[in-house]
Amino acid sequence: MRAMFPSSALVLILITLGSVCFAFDVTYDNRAIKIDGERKLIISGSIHYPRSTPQMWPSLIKNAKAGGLNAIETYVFWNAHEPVQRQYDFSGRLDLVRFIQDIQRQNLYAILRIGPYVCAEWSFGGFPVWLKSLPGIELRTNNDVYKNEMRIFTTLIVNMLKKHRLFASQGGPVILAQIENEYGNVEWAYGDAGWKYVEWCKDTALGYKLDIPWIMCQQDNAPSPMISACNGWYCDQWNPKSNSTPKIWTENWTGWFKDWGSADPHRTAEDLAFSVARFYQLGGSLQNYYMYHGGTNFGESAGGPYITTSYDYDAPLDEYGNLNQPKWGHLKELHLVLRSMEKILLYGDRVDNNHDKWGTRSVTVYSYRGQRACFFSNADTSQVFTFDFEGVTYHIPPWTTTILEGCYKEVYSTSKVNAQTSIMIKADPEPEGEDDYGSEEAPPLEWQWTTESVMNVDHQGLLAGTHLASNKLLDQKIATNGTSDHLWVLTSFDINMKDPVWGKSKIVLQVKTEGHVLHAYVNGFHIGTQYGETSHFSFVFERAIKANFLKDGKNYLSFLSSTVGYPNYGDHFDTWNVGILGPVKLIAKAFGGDVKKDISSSQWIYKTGLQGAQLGFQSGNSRHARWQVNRRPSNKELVWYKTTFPTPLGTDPVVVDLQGLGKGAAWVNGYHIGRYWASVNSPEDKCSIDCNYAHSYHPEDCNTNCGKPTQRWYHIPRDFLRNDGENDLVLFEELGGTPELVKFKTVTVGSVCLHAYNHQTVTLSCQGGRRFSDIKFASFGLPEGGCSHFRNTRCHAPRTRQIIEDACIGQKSCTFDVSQETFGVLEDCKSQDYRLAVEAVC
Ligand SMILES: *[C@@H]1O[C@H](CO)[C@@H](O)[C@H](O)[C@H]1NC(C)=O
Ligand SMILES: CC(=O)N[C@H]1CO[C@H](CO)[C@@H](O)[C@@H]1O
Repeated sequence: MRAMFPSSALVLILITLGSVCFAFDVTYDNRAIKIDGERKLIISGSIHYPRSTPQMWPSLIKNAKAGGLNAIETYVFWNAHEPVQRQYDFSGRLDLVRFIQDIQRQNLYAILRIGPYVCAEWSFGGFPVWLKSLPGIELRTNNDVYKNEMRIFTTLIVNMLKKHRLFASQGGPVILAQIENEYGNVEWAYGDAGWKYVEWCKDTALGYKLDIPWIMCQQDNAPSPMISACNGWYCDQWNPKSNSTPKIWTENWTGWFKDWGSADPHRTAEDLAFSVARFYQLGGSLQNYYMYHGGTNFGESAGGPYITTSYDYDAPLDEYGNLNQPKWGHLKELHLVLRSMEKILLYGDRVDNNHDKWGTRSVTVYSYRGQRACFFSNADTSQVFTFDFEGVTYHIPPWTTTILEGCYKEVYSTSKVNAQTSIMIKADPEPEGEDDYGSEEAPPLEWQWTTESVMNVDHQGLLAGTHLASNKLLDQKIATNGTSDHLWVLTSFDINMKDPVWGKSKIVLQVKTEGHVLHAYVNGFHIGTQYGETSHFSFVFERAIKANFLKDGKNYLSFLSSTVGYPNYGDHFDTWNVGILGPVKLIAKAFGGDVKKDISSSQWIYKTGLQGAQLGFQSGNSRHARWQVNRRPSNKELVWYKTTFPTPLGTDPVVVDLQGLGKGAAWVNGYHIGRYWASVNSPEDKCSIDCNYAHSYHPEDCNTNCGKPTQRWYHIPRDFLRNDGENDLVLFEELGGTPELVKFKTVTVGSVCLHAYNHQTVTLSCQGGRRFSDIKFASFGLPEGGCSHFRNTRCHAPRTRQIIEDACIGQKSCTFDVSQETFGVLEDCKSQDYRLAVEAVC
């Protein structure tokens, strides 16, 4: 326990800044983070500013606050801010200061995880790829070249925030900062140098004299005064090694991310609430939802490799910023209960009474100055926990924590979800200037197209731009510096067609690549395309070259090698190679054995990026593009497509359906909305219809969307759209597909279901100005079944439906008490555990 911020210094700062704003004094003890000397219960959620847009930030933060959070956490994304060494970008989605100020405006705390290694499923874990080109560099270890770059960047961030007085010691919202990230998981792989690096991180951080505590998550041996923190699905059993630091949970995974080729993971509201309630039961004082809003991996920011553009994460706010119900609402109730008990939990005495050796079934009593709070918890996966407490018999269902005010009044149960379930739909948008066109189809889109030119070593476009020559094959990171997914790898070879081996036999091109996608051309003719998978990026490409593609003498060999995100996790992940590293061979399949010609050490020419991108095709109005209307190709690789569309009315989020296309990249009005890969499906058999939450979560537990495109819908934030006039959508199609099925939709609540317990006050809500139009089901009593298959039992209040209709039809939202007073007295009931079930259409 130590004060990080002597009060004399506080006074000094206030005087020197001459500022009217109040500085907060942030310290900690073994129980909690303390603000102005008071222990604080902190419930935080991760929102990564570049995964949404400045227009979205205020409403994301507002919905987080309404969801009961009192802090927002973000990483800082080095490679987004410094894409080229010493050229910085803090504009638009990268305006970190504005994001933190938005948090401040809504009176929330901020937690700043600078890293600058961040993992985060972000390309290269946030490291600029150009770091790899600095001579002598080794990342994440005690290496001077690396430490120098890291220090320059972290110093820049710290100074920028200081300048805007965003640290708590200056009156700002930032109460905690983090350096490095999850290094404890990999430190062993860096030996002695790893430990020296951790010490250096500490010294660097403390050198900034921010007068706020620093954390190092997943770093059990974090050197004092750095606070170690836990990351995981559950952190209730985790305790800090140091007895002077509080129990902090920096990453509580609310769901999981998705790879191209996998199904949609879900983590239930019940399980997530259970993990959080147990964490606070067992002495936790700060926890952060990773993610509270996952958002979108715009541009080429997704990592992996092979992580999708959607980073929805099944978070409480969905990819587009909508409430993900019932998760958002169920957690909100928990947060309000926990925060109402803040003093008792953080200042009280805690007594745990375990009913078995492992504490699977446990009763925790907190008491403080005559006030009490209890947690009854059952981590058994199948048995009900039945016990007597102060003369009352309790039955706690499996995988449930129940919280009792004053230890007698149940105020929350993690397995009783009272919040509405929202069934989201993709609705037809109403275009500007037209009246409601009802069920009529939107007019078909008009498409234009042009092709990407296939480079060769003598191509004019190549010679006009910058390129790189090498007589050995290069790692793609080194050749591109991470500035584009696409790299042309070019050479030429001579063949003497008069030589019987080369003239008469079947000639095969064989290429070993470390991934991720390879397109091969000989003399401009397409020979084939191949890609790797999440678990094995590298592959050997082998295709026959048709005899008439070859010429006597000089032949051009062109590869377009594409990356689908750089790796972001693992010890030394930065040293994994990518791209064509060879060997590259021509093999003549002749009688009497194969004759091989290894051309790996020819003269190679490297050209980063697409020709079309260099000419500005993605902005839609490039004068250099020869857009054509007729004879639109379908299923041809390397084609650019372009169309225009009106801005949908209203406020609901906008998405584009890219069904029918293969793989590529999409831009709206020049904004890169991300990679798409609509032709890759999720596995047929990884989904489960009934999702049982009563066990330790695993990302494969509750999958949906099997056998369908991994990602069919792509988010177009409204700040990318024009207020008046048409918008451009440009696609670069890499594999081949057709744009015929492309459609624009808005995402909104289609219908809602409710299954609430007696004595609750509940609200049903539509979204985006829509109103309730129909009540499909309503029963107060003992209804059975679930959403879309509710049914009455004999225990049913007959007027329920009428009452709900009167309250809700024509309304955007409606609120009522679930009780006999509202719906009428019940007869014919075996139990008094009354519930209200409703299914309503927006
Ligand atoms: C990549 O960036 C580094 C650092 O700025 C620079 O030294 C190197 O020349 C760049 N490489 C290429 C291929 O542009
Ligand atoms: C240990 C580990 O894999 N940590 C990662 C867990 O997941 C989050 C995001 O999904 C990453 O940011 C962590 O680094």
